[in-house]
Amino acid sequence: NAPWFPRKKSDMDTFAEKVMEYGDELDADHPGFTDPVYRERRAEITRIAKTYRYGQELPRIKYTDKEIQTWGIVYNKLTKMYKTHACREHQYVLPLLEHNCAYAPDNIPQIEDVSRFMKESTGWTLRPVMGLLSSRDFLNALAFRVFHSTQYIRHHSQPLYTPEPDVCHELLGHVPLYADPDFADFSQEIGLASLGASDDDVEKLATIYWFTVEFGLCREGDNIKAFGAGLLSSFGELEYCLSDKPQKVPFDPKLAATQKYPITEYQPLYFVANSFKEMKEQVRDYAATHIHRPFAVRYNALTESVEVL
Ligand code: H2B
Ligand code: FE
Repeated sequence: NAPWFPRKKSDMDTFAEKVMEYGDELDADHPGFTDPVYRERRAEITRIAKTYRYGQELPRIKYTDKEIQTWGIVYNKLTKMYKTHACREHQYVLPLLEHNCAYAPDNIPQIEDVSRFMKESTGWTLRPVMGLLSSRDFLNALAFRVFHSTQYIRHHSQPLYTPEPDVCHELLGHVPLYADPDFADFSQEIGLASLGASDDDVEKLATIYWFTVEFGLCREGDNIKAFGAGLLSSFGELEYCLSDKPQKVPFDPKLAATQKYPITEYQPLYFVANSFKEMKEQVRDYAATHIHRPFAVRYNALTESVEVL
């Protein structure tokens, strides 16, 4: 029997309270662990995500001056580097986000505004989330062109470091790529492949996700650029990934699916895609030949639901 999976967007309401880590507690090595004010603020923002339900307007957060200051430090540092290190799609979209969604060094954009922009660009939308979801839940959402986004920000004591996704990672790393049609389709392919897949196959898809959406590099003529959100939201690793220190190999989903990787250090190995279009076809072929399910799925964009065939 295949594992349960969502058939329509509102089915994802069941994920709201199923977070793995950092849902309401921080680890002892988190920079905000001993700061009661930060912890209370986190609790406030995660409560909002916990009670959000499909169809509601995405909650707006009134960010404090301290939070905006942290965002500003990250924003200024990263946007400077994007000019030389980010892929062309990311560079194309960022000014549009500045213009349409109030991306600025002195403003943390609201996910409601960002989600509306994404919806108009490629049909993707955001959903607030308390913290890390399981790989299965997180990937299943991608099938519906839904990306789960945190709304809290990292602790101000270490503006260039976070051990978990935060609003800087989501809005600067992930969001710009979802305005690109080929990347949008690619990401949904991973999601569709994950619906009702075995735990083993979900693990493989999560690893492909890791080496593309989080830590992917791509070829641009004679150059290599970064498109992974983990890179585009990390000042240090963005510099490192394009240096000659790490190993770089052509993207191949079959190899990426089982490649081991560290999660607390810079990656020793990156996969380099030729284009988002090719990457999408590669993942579609991989899913067709390597993910075994006794049924097929198809996304119906008109009803925003998944049909099981
Ligand atoms: N949950 C959330 N909230 N954000 C993520 O970026 C995320 C996740 N990534 N769960 C997933 C896991 C990723 O590491 C893969 C698919 O396992
Ligand atoms: Fe991420």
